[in-house]
Amino acid sequence: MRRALKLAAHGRGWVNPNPLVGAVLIKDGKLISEGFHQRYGGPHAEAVVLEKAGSEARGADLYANVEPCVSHPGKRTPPCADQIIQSGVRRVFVAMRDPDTHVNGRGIAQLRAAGIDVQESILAAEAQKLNEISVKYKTTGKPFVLLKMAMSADGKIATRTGNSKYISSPDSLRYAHELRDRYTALLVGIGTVLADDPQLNTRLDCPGHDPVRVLLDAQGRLPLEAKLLQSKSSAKTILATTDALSKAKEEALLHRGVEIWKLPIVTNNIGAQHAAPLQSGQIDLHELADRLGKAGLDSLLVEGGSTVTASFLQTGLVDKITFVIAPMLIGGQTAPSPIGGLGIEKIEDAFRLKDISLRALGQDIVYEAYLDYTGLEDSS
Ligand code: AOF
Ligand code: ZN
Repeated sequence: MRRALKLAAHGRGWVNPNPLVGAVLIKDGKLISEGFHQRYGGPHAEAVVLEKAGSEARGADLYANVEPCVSHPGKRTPPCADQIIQSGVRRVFVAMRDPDTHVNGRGIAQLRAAGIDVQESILAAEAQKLNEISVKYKTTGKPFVLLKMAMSADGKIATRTGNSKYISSPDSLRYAHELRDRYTALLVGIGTVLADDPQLNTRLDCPGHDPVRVLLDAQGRLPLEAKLLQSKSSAKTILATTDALSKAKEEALLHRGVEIWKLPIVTNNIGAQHAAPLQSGQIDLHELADRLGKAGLDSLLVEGGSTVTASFLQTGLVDKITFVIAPMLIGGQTAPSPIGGLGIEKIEDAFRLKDISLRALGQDIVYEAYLDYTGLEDSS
């Protein structure tokens, strides 16, 4: 199963919104075949290994990190459960059920009904983590949101003049681009575009995929000369804005291929009880998240700036954070930190983090954690 999980991870960035799935076929203690789901719309992991094995599959044991699929509306490839039954596979080991509500247990039930011995929940925690994006998206319809920031050891994301190039090391920059490769959408606020003029595409040594670029720009301030509008990218750009966008700017942006989403603004104070209320006049991020989900975007990487990250936190939309901490000190009362906004008043109201992990990346430290919303009631 460990091997299946490892193989599955090779599909990162290519299979969304499908889960990452790897499979291994074993007979008499020998490896018959192995494979993984390589791209969305392509053959499933189980289909790959059964095809490679041919008649050798009869009597073999199949390991797959996600339960085999069954037929359901909108499916693009033949259901794996049927193929497994036909192949004569003897036993099936799965790490987790398919989070897709169309399947969720039906694959296992179908195999068992056909007399196949199925064992589940093998390396379940690792499997859930590997497919955290798919689990969130398939169960809620909203994208999995990762907040990524690079900061100095004293918690600053830029100097007091706004200079931020580059706080993190080349190793960490590569990590940032790997994240862009894995996530289907990347979001920044207009402040970041005006300050840094980023390209917002994926730049890796091996070919990666560009995330859909989402720009949060309530007032429609995006300059037509912005690099992100000129840079070559296979992915589209979405301007998340409001009726404040001028007609002339809208036409010019449409002409450049930008998709314009006019979203409602927050008119009353929404936000979890424990958080400072969201300010009126900001784009309704719940609406944005719903719309991204409906557009099939299963994951959103939020890269800042600090006003945007504060808004995302306050709306309770953030699932995970990853902070890259660089060995430098910046200082300054007015130099920004990762989360801006008003902030909370009392420590007891702080957002809680769980499942924390820490690792070294060159000279930097990567601090990763999940938001813990247990025990918090939404007051909206
Ligand atoms: C599997 N093995 O390798 C993957 C599965 O549209 P399709 O044909 O790709 O089918 C989508 C369904 O298959 C959906 O339920 C998704 O969660 C699951 N993905 N299932 O047996 C695989 N990628
Ligand atoms: Zn399948």
